[in-house]
Amino acid sequence: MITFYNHLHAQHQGKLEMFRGELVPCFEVPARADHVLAELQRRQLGTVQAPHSFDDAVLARIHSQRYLQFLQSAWADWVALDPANAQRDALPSVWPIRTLRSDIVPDNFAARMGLFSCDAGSPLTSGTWVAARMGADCALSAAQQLVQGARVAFALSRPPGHHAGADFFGGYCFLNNAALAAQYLRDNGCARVAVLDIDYHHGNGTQAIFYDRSDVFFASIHGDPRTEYPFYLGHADETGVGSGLGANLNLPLPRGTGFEDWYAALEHSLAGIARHGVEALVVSLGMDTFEGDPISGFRLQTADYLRVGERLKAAGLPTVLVFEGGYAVAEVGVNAVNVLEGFIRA
Ligand code: SP5
Ligand code: ZN
Repeated sequence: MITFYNHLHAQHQGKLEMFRGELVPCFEVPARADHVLAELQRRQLGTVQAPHSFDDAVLARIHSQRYLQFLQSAWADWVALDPANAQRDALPSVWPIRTLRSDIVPDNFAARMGLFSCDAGSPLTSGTWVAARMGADCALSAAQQLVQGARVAFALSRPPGHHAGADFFGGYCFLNNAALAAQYLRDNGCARVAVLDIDYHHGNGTQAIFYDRSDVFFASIHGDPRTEYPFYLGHADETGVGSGLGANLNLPLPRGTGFEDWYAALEHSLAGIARHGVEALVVSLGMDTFEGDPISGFRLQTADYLRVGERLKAAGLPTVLVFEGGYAVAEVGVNAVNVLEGFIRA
């Protein structure tokens, strides 16, 4: 198995995120990916490589041009407001909610931040663009490995991607790595692909990107959005629209769900994927389903992740695994690599 590792990930290093009226230290930290890399190397599971470089046009298959332009120059625009901004991250504070216009891109930077974001928990930092850009290259490189005949490849990157939409960031995500991988597979010979999202949080960005399409089946197992982030998407009645009707499957579960019930949902989503007749699978591999996760509510244990990997392998599909969330920093490496080991050894 090849792992494509984003060696620029630590360039994205947020300081503070908004939580209950306070700025608190970011949960999404560079050490997360460092732990996964260290554990991969400790167990000697395959090879670790730098990603190939893909053209910006490949990003534009998923993301809007005006969003990509915003993201690329956002840090320079932020520092241009005030040189002292170089020492602080940028967070949005105003949004074009219903009745306000989103069609005009404002000149004001704060207004642009709000236009292209969905929360105040995702600081934009000096290295956000280069880190996210190389993260996309990791996901695309993993998809390319499948096109070239590999059965499995792993994109080890941060920031994560599944909350990012075609034209917004949020939920610690800037470019939707899993969606880019799925689209790359579609553009390179796979007639139908599936994205299976097993991060604790619903993959609202990925769902929205493919909601009206039947060529990319989206299935997600996640904390019930009535109580869990991202709150405004991820309900069971969201089944797709237009030609995408029937190609979206949400399995929200209550806080406190343990492995047995979670695994039944995994079986259910893989059955839906099998019925759809796909040629490849992209897994949004969030490790925040772990019982020790500081911001999540499921109760999976370290050994359970071996079984997750085994079950994913049993789906019998060429598979791209994309690293997403998981904030129990000391355990995230062992847990993620357990999925990989379960997959490889099965
Ligand atoms: C990729 C991913 O997993 N994104 C998750 C984004 C969650 N953002 C909301 C976090 C709310 C933090 N709650 C802090 C609880 C402290 N006890
Ligand atoms: Zn998550």
